[in-house]
Amino acid sequence: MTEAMFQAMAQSIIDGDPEEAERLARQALKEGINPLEAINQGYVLGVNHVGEQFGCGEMYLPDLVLAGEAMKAAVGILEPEMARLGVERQVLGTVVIGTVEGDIHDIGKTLVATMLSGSGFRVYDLGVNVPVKRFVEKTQEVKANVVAMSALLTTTMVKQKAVIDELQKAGIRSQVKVMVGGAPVTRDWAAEIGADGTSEDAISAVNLAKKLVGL
Ligand code: B1M
Repeated sequence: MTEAMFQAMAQSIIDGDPEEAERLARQALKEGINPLEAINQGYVLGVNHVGEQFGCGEMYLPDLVLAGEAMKAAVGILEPEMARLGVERQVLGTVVIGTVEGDIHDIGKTLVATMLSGSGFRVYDLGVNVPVKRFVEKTQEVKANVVAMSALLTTTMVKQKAVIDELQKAGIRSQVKVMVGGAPVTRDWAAEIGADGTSEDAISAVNLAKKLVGL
């Protein structure tokens, strides 16, 4: 019975169906299923499947966007209950993420944030058009391990470097890892501005973040 529920949870992510994902999360709580198990043995399998299919060209961007929304819907129901029950999810690290100043593209950034959160990172999403100093202040406030910056415009990519420079000025550059991403961002750009890494999509962003925190 529980196995069938886990399968249905994974399927709701593959189908990109937030209503179904949320309904199953509520049903799981009603039936006393551990919320952590629901995430790890149900929904995460769906997200992994979508990531793999996306990687080999069998699923497309809209599938990824919908999978992210469905995952967010399920985690939104389960996380408060986990906190209430005192179920501690292993926190892999703390990430401060945002789209850089001057840039309001948020779909990819939000996908990355959702996937990081669903994978066990504590994520502080600063939103879009985030001023350079705001990244630094939040990093200091929450003692983040990773600063993650998204930029979709060639004109705003330079702000990724500005944030790295500001982290340096604040004397905390050596204490945090910096990852950058977004359509125009390349490995060469990441190396040029002194970031610790870049990734092409939300799934590989999770792998990169894990690597950066030493997992
Ligand atoms: Co804009 N836009 N847009 N736009 N827009 C682009 C980026 C553009 C390439 C379109 C084009 O001309 N072909 C172009 C940029 C050209 C350039 O600089 N080289 C462009 C332009 C010019 C503009 C405006 C200037 C247009 C105008 O007003 N004249 C304007 C700028 C506004 C601003 O930001 N100041 C603008 C506005 C908009 C909308 C508001 C209409 C809308 C955004 C809506 C929203 O985000 N809520 C929009 C859209 C939708 C796009 C396109 C079509 C799609 C972007 C998107 O959401 N992709 C885009 C063309 C394109 O990219 N094909 C385009 C889906 C998303 C899932 O992918 O964001 O790449 P992406 O994220 C991926 C990866 O990049 C990676 O993982 C994600 C998931 O796989 N990733 C990371 C992203 N961040 C990461 C961070 C990481 C790691 C991985 O670590 C930190």
